[in-house]
Order: sequence, then structure tokens, then C-alpha cells
Amino acid sequence: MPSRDPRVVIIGAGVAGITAGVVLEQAGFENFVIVEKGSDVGGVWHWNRYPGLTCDVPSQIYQFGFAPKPDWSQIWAEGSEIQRYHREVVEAFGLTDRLMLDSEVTDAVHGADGWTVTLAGGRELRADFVIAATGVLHHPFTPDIPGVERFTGSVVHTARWDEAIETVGKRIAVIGSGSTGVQVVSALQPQAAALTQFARTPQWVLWAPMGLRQPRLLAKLLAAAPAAHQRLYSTLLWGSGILADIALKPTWRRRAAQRLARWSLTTQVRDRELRTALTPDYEPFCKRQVLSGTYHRAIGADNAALVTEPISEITETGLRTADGTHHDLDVIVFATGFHPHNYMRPMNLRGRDGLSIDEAWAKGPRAYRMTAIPGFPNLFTVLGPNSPTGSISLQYSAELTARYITQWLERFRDGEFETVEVTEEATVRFNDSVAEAMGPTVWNTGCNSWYFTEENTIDLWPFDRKTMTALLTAPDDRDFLIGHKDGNLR
Ligand code: N01
Repeated sequence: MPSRDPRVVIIGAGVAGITAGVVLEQAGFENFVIVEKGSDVGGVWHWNRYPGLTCDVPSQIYQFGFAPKPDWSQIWAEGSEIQRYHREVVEAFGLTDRLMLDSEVTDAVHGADGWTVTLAGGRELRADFVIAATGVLHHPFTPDIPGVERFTGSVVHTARWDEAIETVGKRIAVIGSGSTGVQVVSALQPQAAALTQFARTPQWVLWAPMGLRQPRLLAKLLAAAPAAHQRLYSTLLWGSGILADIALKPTWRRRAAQRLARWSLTTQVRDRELRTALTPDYEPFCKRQVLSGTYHRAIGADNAALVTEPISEITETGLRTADGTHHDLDVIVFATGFHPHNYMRPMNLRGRDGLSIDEAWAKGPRAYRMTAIPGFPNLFTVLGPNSPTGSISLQYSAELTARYITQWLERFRDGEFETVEVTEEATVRFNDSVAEAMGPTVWNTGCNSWYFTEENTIDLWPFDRKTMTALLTAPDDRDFLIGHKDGNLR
């Protein structure tokens, strides 16, 4: 059998793309590049720099299994430290030379000779495989509120924070009450002249001591004993199974966690009127659970206010709510989230016979086991549709998927096939099992969240980690069309 090193283009240098790069490197592949439209690596940790940005997953588990970091400065690290960690991992694993930064992919088209990937500016890359590691929470969403162009103060979206904006001593509006809104309110309130949060839907906010420092002694111990560090990581990974358990099954464990969220609200917010305004009418954990140790205090402060009245317009000097009240402002912060199901779009991605991703996903994003899409030969996604945001470690999921993809690359390297494409039947079967498993999940208990696609499916992983591992340990050839040199599919 001939041996050839496949040409691979990995798109995106966030958690998923870095993982794919490291796994390919470790498997001995040499002919790959990582193309990133941003000016640095880190994905969401590069793009998001808003005040208060902190990861709500403890850092000793929010890290790559292959690159444990002993000396996180906080139990829940801040965004800038996480971004630096990603950069350090890229350097430590020798990926710097493979990186193409400031390089946006505009087109990726499959033809008789494999993939042609075109960058903004026109440069073309040829590849045997494309790995799309393009992320979920990537395109900021800003609601179309009438009058925004009239406002004479500063306007910013949290995901594109502008360091030049003055917030100290200013009258600030924060629109949105998700994880981001809660963090940015907590960070800006202490030094604002006045801070008003406009919350369309209240969120359950589970108390957690997010500012806790990681003890220096722990860092020293972990650095001195890498085997113990690895064991800690595995234990945390195992322990985090409780998150999937809470999300997937309506057991006493879910009820206990939900009680904790309700307890956080009642013990933290004494003002009855504010507490009523902050009380959601859906179950805790239905939306992505928000964690904070400071939010309830911040929103209850004398210079803070919560407004649940809908916004009707933005004026030159502030914004007006539906009850006619005008709120005078200097700064408007949109913490209004993302277009979460865009994945590779707006890229012109075309597979077999010119099929576009927009056509293939006319009824919403869907993939086989998060990674393969019918009609798109030799294309895989890492952290693609149905990835387990909030229930299973994303780093674990990305590494598992990258190792799965690597098995196909090894078979290609050995000359075993030319193209591989998942079948429509296998994809339908997988998605039917996903839809069925979503039934008893907490995400399906009657709230409106970014997890829902426009087609009302839930874009999450409804199984536990063991099932994920089993589904992605080795490819099942029966689920794929495998194309050979003679043109036959076998
Ligand atoms: O976005 P969101 P996010 N008028 O979509 C409101 C991750 N994350 O950036 O609920 C008024 O949750 C909208 O209201 P409603 C995490 O996975 C992680 O906060 O739709 N309001 C909602 O309140 C998280 O889940 C970390 O009624 C409008 C808010 O905007 C995900 O990112 C930190 C509106 C959007 O909330 C997204 O969180 C931060 C309108 N027209 C984020 N349109 C970590 O720590 C929207 N809203 C890892």
C-alpha cells in the first residue's frame, strides 16, 4: 500500500482547532495548517475581552487533557489568562509554524481533486481533508432596536469590547441577562455612576465564589507531581459527570441542584420587589446555568437598577422603554449573545456536486456524531452540531473527535481510500436518537434558550460521556460511503 501524508486544512484556532492540531502532530502528520481569521489563537478567548470575563468552569478542568497547567491563578480563571494559556499551548506543541493568522476562509469547495480552500485576498490552499473547527458562539448578535444610530454615547457588544470606552463614572445600560450580562454587570457596577440592566427574561444565578484564588501550594504540588496532576484532571472529568446527570435525567440530583439555585436567589436578594423581578418562570438549569458570586449584590446596589420593561427605542441620549420611561445614558452595552448555530457560515462551503452547506442545512445544522455531514466528503467538524456545551468537557469532546478523525486520516495515509462521506441514513438515525434522548433533559422543560435552533431542535449532546466515548472511539464503516481510486464506493 502506498503511504502519503494527507494535506489537511484546519479552520479555526480556538479550543477545537488547537486540539485538532496537537492530535494530528502527535499522530505524525506533517502536512497541515491551521487557518484563523483572528489575529491570535484562543477562539472565544481571543474575541471576548469584556470586563469581568471569567470562565464559569473551574480551570483545572477547563484545560486540555494533554496540557495540564498547574499554576492557574484563580479556581475560575479570567479570560485573559485563558487566552494566554492557549497561546502557550500552541507554542509548546510546536504549532506556531502551522498557524496562518488574519486569514479568513471565504470558500471551501470539494471537487475531483479534493478541497480548494480560498482565503480572503484570493490565496488558494489545496487539501485532501478539511477540519472545520469554527466554533459555536462566534457571530455576535445585536438586536435591531430602532434609533441605535442616533445615540451620541458609546455602544459596544461584549464580544467585540472596545478598550477605549470609558465606563468609570458613567451611566451604563447593560442589555441582556445571560452569563455575559451577569459578568459584565458585576464588573462595571462598582465604578459606574449608575448601571441599569435591561433583562427581558430573568435568569437563575447559582452562587459560586468565582473570585477564589488557586492556592500557590497546590500549584507547586501539581508541578512537582505530574502524575498526581493527571489523576486530579481525570477525577475532575469523572466528577463533572454530575453535570450531564443533572441535565439529562429528572432525578433527585437535578432537584437538589435546582434547590441550590433557588436558595441562591432567596438568600442573596433580600429586597422583595427585586427578588420577584429576578425570579424566572422556568426551571433552573433549563437555560445555560449562570454562575456568579457577585451579581446579586451588584444588581441590588444603590447605583444599580433592573428593568424588565421591554425596550422600545434608543434615543440620542439614552433609551426608552415601552412604558414611556426615558433612561439617560452614556454607554450602552449589548450582552445579547450570538447567532449560535452559524458554525461555518457565512463561508461558501460546498461538498459533492456543488451542494452548499446552506442547502444541506436548510432545516438547521445537523451532523453525524458531531463530526460528519452527508454530502461533504473528507470534511469533519470538531465541536460541530450537538456538541456538549455545559454538560461535558469541551476539551475532552474535541480531543476525542480529533482522535476519531485521525483514524480516517491514517487510513487515507495508508492508501486505503480516496474519499469518505457519512451516509444520509446513518445521520438520520443518529439525529433521531438525539431527538428522542432530548425528551427528559432539563433543556426541554419550557424555556427559551440559545440551545434551540430555528427548527425547534436542541443543539446539544443529550448523552453522557461514556456514550460519547463509545460513539467516537472507532469509525463504523457501515455508516460511511468509502470511495476508492477506481471510482467505486465500497
Ligand atoms: O448570551 P445569551 P451570553 N432585547 O444568549 C437578551 C457562554 N458564556 O453571551 O433570555 C432584550 O445567553 C436575552 O434575553 P432572552 C455560555 O455558554 C460562557 O450571555 O432571550 N434582550 C439574554 O438575556 C452562555 O450561555 C461564559 O429573553 C435581549 C441575553 O440577551 C453563552 O456564552 C461567559 C434581546 C443573551 O444571553 C451565551 O451567553 C459568558 C432583545 N432584543 C458566556 N435579544 C463562561 O464563563 C437578546 N436579549 C465560559
